[in-house]
Amino acid sequence: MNHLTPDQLATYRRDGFVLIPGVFSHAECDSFVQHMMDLHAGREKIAGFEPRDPNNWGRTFNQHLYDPLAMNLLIDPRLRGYLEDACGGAVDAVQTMYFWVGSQQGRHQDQYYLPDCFSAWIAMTEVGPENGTIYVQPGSNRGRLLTMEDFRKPNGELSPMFGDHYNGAVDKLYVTNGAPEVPVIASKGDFVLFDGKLIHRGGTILKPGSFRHVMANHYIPHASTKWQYQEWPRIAFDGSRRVANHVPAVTT
Ligand SMILES: O=C(O)CCC(=O)C(=O)O
Repeated sequence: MNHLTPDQLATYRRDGFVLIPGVFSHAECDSFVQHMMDLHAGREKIAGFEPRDPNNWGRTFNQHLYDPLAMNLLIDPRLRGYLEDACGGAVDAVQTMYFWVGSQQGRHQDQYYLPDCFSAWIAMTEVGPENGTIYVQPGSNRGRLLTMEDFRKPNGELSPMFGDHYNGAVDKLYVTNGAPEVPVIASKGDFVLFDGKLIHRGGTILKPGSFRHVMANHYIPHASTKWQYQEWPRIAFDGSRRVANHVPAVTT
């Protein structure tokens, strides 16, 4: 099994992210990108994905639940040891998002949406500022986490999960933290292991029209009891599934 070196683990804990080079081959990445372009254009069809308008490059969400190739990437055995080292135990895979192009998403912390999560952000092409990489604030993983509770209204209701109220609050936290953000520069086949508390955003696409193929996989510790999405499966690296916090695993 692959493992983080002591230096990689120390970097991950200090900065909240670490780049692991060359885990996937160029041929594997090219083949996955082709698959995604073919799905997008309707040359390849799978139940669960509708071919898109040529201008619609919005991310996929939970593609692993309908696409076996995305599932393979989510629980690829080469990722397992790195993820287990990062969280100190067994891991459940919970979410995938595929980006054909940079998301240009506002600042956020993934654990706001998926408590206890951390991620493997896999570069399927060369990724940098030109094609809209992500910008991260090193060390923000050791600072405050904004949660849904921070946005509870005076009448007790929770605010909507998404919106400017949230991204604006993370912008303020970013300023309070006081450290500069840095762009993530990755080569085809690298992946970035990052902490779900790390403040990050999708950068402006400096070369409009450029592609930036990335699969973002999200995980939570197997031992986490914070998973509140009742019908959304937690998937172990052997492919077994369970829902919510029920133990033992239910295989489907
Ligand atoms: O790749 C991106 O542009 C955004 C990724 C992201 O924010 C995430 O995976 O949480």
